[in-house]
Amino acid sequence: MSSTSTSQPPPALLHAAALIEKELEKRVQNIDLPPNLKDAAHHAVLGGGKRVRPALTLLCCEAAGGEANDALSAATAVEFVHCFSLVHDDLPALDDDAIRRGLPTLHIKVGEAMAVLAGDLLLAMAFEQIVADGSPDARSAGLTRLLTTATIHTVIGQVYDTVGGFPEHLDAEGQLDLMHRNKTGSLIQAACEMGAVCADATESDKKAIAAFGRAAGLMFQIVDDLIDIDGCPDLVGKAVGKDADMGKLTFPGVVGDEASRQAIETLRQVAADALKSLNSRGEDLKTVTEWMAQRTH
Ligand code: GRG
Repeated sequence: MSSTSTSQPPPALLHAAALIEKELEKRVQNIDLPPNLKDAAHHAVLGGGKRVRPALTLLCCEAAGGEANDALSAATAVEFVHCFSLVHDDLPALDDDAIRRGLPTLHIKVGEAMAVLAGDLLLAMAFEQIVADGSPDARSAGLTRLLTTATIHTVIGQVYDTVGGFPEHLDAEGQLDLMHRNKTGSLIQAACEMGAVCADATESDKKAIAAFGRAAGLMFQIVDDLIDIDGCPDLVGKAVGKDADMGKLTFPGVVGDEASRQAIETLRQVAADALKSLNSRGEDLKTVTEWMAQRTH
């Protein structure tokens, strides 16, 4: 990957992201909050972002036979959880980052206390979104279960990343796989599975989409590890090179750049294979996966 190469997201992703953007704006605009908290939520949610996870929710819903609108609320909930995780991840006690999405991180802009509280708010807004959208109870329960489990796994992954505590029998590669699948993979997989739930997908489509999301989720983080090595900070919208500086466990750090690229290619193929049973319904997801595998920011 070269820091000068660019990779434009495919139209299907851009279209889904535009739908999400509007919905996020509406949600943040319409919630009744003190102005300072609303400004903080606005900065955390609406300050850029590729919207990959919620776009996957919409595209997986469509791939399973539903319509994007059926999954808009669930997708928004996924992005709220993601934005919350970024706000807390950037805090001094965790990754201590000053720039995110090309803007000051929330605690730099509004102070640590407000950043912690705005993060808490976004997590509650995510679940409120699912319960309040008027879906049948069984669907809401399924979505809540998926998003709760993914949130727990994200926290577990972040604990491994920040504090440690890996099972003793794991070597470095095992630790890496466990950490990445939890920290990043779990929310991406859940985003995909939630799309299938919103489409009332068949069991076979649900299984295919879960397998797709599992491979795409791990792949996303390995690509992220490589971007941290040779990404361009202006494009990435945050500092790069921090993983190595902080002695973080990363794919390139443990297995090297070449093996990391090979792992990305293997996972891209696993994801593509998982989509085969969806036939032409999986085409947009396949294109998005190809972009995810070679993105530079
Ligand atoms: C309760 C969900 C939750 C989290 C608390 C702080 C924390 C525990 C977890 C941090 C998880 C984290 C930030 C993982 C990194 C994942 C990642 C690759 C983020 C960047 O995602 P992009 O590239 O970012 O999709 P944009 O800005 O485009 O949305």
